[in-house]
Amino acid sequence: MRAYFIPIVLAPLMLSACGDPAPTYIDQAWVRLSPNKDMPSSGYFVAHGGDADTALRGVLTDYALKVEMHESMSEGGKMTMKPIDNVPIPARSKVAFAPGGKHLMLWGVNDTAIGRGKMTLTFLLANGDRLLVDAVIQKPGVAGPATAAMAEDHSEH
Ligand SMILES: [Cu+2]
Repeated sequence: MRAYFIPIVLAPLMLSACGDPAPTYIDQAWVRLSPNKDMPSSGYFVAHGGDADTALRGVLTDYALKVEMHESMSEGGKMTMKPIDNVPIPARSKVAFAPGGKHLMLWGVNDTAIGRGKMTLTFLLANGDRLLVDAVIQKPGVAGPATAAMAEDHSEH
């Protein structure tokens, strides 16, 4: 009897999976821990746009005192940065927060998180989604994953 019922139960699940729009998601999150506890650490990640345009409105975490989104830019030959509060993530696009460009600033990263080597970040999207992503914490003096990714890019040329 059971053999008859299994396909009937599975069919609607498969249909709904096919019909779901692709969501925006975030990966490759990492935090470069500041060597000086009084200075903020920086965070990086890649946002992948889903089927619909959205925007990143902010980032929260229980494992730091404060998080801000920043953008670095060169102004009169000097690198400066300013806080940003809305980062568009167009459909099917890739938006990278990377060293030298957009980044997170994190003040007072929690010692427990540092000991664990990772911290959960909550990304707030304009469409109301909250994405929980684990960021790897990179201690000072260790090359971050972004460096490794750049080395890979060069080897392809
Ligand atoms: Cu900054």
